[in-house]
Amino acid sequence: MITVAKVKAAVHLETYGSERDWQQVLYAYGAAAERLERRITQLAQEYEKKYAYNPVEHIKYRVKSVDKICQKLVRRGYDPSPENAIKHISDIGGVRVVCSFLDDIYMLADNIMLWEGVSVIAVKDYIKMPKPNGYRSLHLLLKVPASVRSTGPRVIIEVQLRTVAMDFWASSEHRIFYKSNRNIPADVFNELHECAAIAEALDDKMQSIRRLAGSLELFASQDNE
Ligand code: 0O2
Repeated sequence: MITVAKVKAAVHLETYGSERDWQQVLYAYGAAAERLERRITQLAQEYEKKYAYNPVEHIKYRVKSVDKICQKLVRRGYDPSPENAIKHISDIGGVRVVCSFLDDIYMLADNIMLWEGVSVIAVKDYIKMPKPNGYRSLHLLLKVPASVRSTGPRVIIEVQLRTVAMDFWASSEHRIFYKSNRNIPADVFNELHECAAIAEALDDKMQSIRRLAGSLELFASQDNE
C-alpha cells in the first residue's frame, strides 16, 4: 500500500499530490500494462497454434513504485507530482517479454506495432545499439487506451523485449550495480561488458542453429514428399 509518508521518506523531500491521485495513476497504468500483457500472450498462443512453437519464454507486467517514479522525476529536475509523472516518465507501466531467439523479438515487435489502438511513440533498439555497459533489449514506447474504452484517455507503456541471455545479464547487472551510486572500477566494468559480449555471442549462435534446424526440417519434409 502506497502512502504519501512512505513516498516522502523515500525521496527525502515534499511530494506533491494526494495518495488518491497517485493510486489513480498507478491503477490506470497497471490496468493498461496488464491488458497489453494479455494481448501479447494471446498473440504468442495464436502463433503456437499455427507453427507449433511459442515465441514467448515468459512475460510479466509491472507498475513502477511511487518512490521510484519520484526519484526519477527528481533526478530529471521535476517536482515529484502525479502530473509530472504522467508527462515525463515513460515507464510507469511496463511489460517485459522474454523470448528464446532474436528473430522472435523482432517478429513480435513488428506485430505489436501494427495493432489497432496502439500508437508507437518510440523504438529504442539497444540490441542493435547496446548501452555502454553492454545492456541489450528492444524497448517499445506505446500509447494505449487507459481503460477498455478505446476512445478514453491514453497512457504510455514501455514494452521491453529480450532473449533469455539478455534477461540474465540485465537482471544480474540490475541486482549488482544498476543505478548504484558507487563508482564501478574500470576492470569490473570491463568484465561486465565481456559478459554482455558472451551473451550476445550465445544469442547469435543459438539463432543460427535454429535457422539451420529449420532448413534441415524443410529438406526432410521435401525428401518425404
Ligand atoms: P527499473 O528499476 O527497471 O524500473 P533512464 O532510466 O533515465 O536512464 P529511460 O529514459 O527511462 O532511461 O529509458 P531507458 O534507458 O530505455 O530505460 C528504461 C528501463 O530499461 C529501465 O528502467 C530499466 O528497466 C531498463 N534499463 C535501461 N538501461 C539499463 C541498464 O543499463 N541495466 C539494466 N539492468 N536495465 C536497464 P529504470 O526506471 O531505469 O529502472
